[in-house]
Amino acid sequence: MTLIELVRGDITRESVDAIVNAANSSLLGGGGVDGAIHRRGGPAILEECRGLRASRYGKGLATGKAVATTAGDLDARWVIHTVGPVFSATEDRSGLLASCYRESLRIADELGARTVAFPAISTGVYRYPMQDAARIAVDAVRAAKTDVEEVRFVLFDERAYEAFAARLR
Ligand code: AR6
Repeated sequence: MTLIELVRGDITRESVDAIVNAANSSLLGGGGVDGAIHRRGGPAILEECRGLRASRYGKGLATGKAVATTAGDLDARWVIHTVGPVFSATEDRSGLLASCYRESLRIADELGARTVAFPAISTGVYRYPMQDAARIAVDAVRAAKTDVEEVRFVLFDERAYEAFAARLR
C-alpha cells in the first residue's frame, strides 16, 4: 500500500528520495516547476539532461514517459523528469497524463526510491483543467503497482490543493 499525502508548497523544498519534474520533451528546462527545479537544483541536472538527449533521447522524451537524473543540490537523490500532455478540448489525453504518474513510479521502483513527490503535472503551461488532472493523478497513483511507500502531491496553490483533497476524500 502506498500512502498518499497532500502538501501545499514548493516542491523544490521537499526532502524525498525522488522529486518529479513536469518537464517538456526537450529535457532542457523551461518555466513553471521545471524552471524552479533547475534553478534550485543547479547545473548538474541540466548537464545530465543534455547527456540523455545526446545518448538515448535524440528526438526528445515522448509524452507520458519518464527518465531520472541526479537531483543536484536539491534535498533528494533523484529528479524524475516526465512529459505531461498539453490539454486538448477535442482529444482525450487523460491516458497520457495517467502514464506520467505510472511511468514515474516505475522509474522510482527501478531506482529503489521509497518516497516520491509529484507536482500537478500539466496544470500550468499545459492548461489541463485542475479537477480532471487531480482525478487522473490520484486514480493513477492509487492503481499503480509500486514499491514506493509514500507519494506526496506538492500543490502550489489553494485551488490545486482543494482539487486533490476533494478527489482523495
Ligand atoms: N512547486 C510545486 N508546484 C509548482 C511549482 C513549484 N515550485 N511551480 C509551479 N508549480 P507547469 P506543465 C505548479 O507549468 O503544465 C514548463 O515550461 C503550477 O502551479 O510547471 O506540466 C516545462 O518546461 C502547476 O499547477 O507544468 C514545459 O514546457 C503545476 O506546477 C511546461 O512548462 C504544473 O505547471 C509543462 O507544463
